[in-house]
Amino acid sequence: MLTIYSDDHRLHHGRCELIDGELKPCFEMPSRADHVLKRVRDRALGEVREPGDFGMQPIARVHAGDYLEFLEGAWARWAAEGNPDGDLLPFTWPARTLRAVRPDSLYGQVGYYSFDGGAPITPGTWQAVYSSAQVALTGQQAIAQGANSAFALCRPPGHHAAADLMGGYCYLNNAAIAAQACLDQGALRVAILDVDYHHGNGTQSIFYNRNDVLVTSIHGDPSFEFPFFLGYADEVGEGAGRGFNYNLPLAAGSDWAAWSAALESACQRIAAYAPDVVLVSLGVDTFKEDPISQFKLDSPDYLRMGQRIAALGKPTLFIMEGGYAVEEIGINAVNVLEGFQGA
Ligand code: SP5
Ligand code: ZN
Repeated sequence: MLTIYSDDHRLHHGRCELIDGELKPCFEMPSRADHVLKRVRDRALGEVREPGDFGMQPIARVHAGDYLEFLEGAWARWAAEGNPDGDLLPFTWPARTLRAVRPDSLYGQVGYYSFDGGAPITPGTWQAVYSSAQVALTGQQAIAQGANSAFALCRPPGHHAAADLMGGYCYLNNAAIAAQACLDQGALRVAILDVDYHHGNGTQSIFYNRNDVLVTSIHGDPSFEFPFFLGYADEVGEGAGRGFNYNLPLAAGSDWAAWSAALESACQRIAAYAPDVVLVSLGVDTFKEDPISQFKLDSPDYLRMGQRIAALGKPTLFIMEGGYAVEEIGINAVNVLEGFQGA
C-alpha cells in the first residue's frame, strides 16, 4: 500500500491545550507521525511518497474563505501584536445568548473560529495543516488513478474541523477535502467511515444536508465524551441529506465485541449506499491504553478492523486522525492497513 507523508507536520508543535481544567502539554504531538511512519517502514508496507501540491482550490471547496484567510494570517497578526513567545489559543466563544458576529480583535476572532481550547496556533501551523491537506489530496489522486488503497499519513488530523471552525487538534478537514475532490473528479457517491474514538463533528456538519457523501461514525457517546455537542444517534442528516448521516455512539469501556458490532452495522449501511470510494478517518485512540479515551480495543483488533473494511470491496483511502498512546500508535494504525491488505 502506498503511504503519503510530509515532514511539514513537524512545523506544528503546540505547547499546551486546555483540557481537564488545566493547560497541559499537547497530546497531539509530532512523535505520533514519526511512530506511524517508522512502523510503515519496519513492516515494509510499501512506497512512501511526498505529497504533490494541488493548491488552495480543493481546500476552498470545503472551507470558508474568511476562515482560511484567518488561519493563514493568524500567527503573523499574533506576533505583530507583540506575543511571539506563546501559542495563540482562544478563551472566549460565541455560546448561547452571545452574538456569533466576527469581531475585529484577534482574540475575538480566534474564539469565533474555534469550538474548544485544544487547537493552538503556532508559527508553523498554517504550513503544517496545508501540507496535511495536500497529503490527503495526494492519496485521493492515487485512488482516482486506480489504486485500490492508499494511506494518507496526515498530521495534524482533521475530522473535528468544520467549514469555518477549528478544534479538537484539527484545522483543515483532510477527509472532507479528499471526499469533495473525489466528487469533483467524477465520483457520484463517497462513503466516509470514521473510526476515531471521538465523533467527527466537523465531517458530519460539512456533509449534513447532502446525499453525495454518506458519513458514518463510531465513537464515544457525546453524553460523556468530547466533543459533547454533536454525535448522537438521532442526527441522521437534513433535507437532501436525511438518511445519509449514521452515528454509532458507544458506552465508555466498549471493547471489540461492542465496537465490532457497530462496525458491522456501519459497513452494512455503506454497502447499501454502493459508494464509488470509501474514505476511512483512521483514529486509533480507541486503544485500551489511550491516555484521553475510554474504549478497550487491543492491538490485534485493528487487524480485524482492516479485514472488515476490505470486505466492502471498494477503493479505500485511509486518512490518519487521532491516537495518543504514542508508543503503540504505529502498531495499531498499520495493523488496520495490514489487515486490509491481507484480507
Ligand atoms: C483528532 C482527535 O482525536 N481529537 C481529540 C480531541 C480531544 N480533546 C479533548 C479530550 C478530552 C478528554 N478528557 C479526558 C481526559 C482524561 N484525563
Ligand atoms: Zn480522536
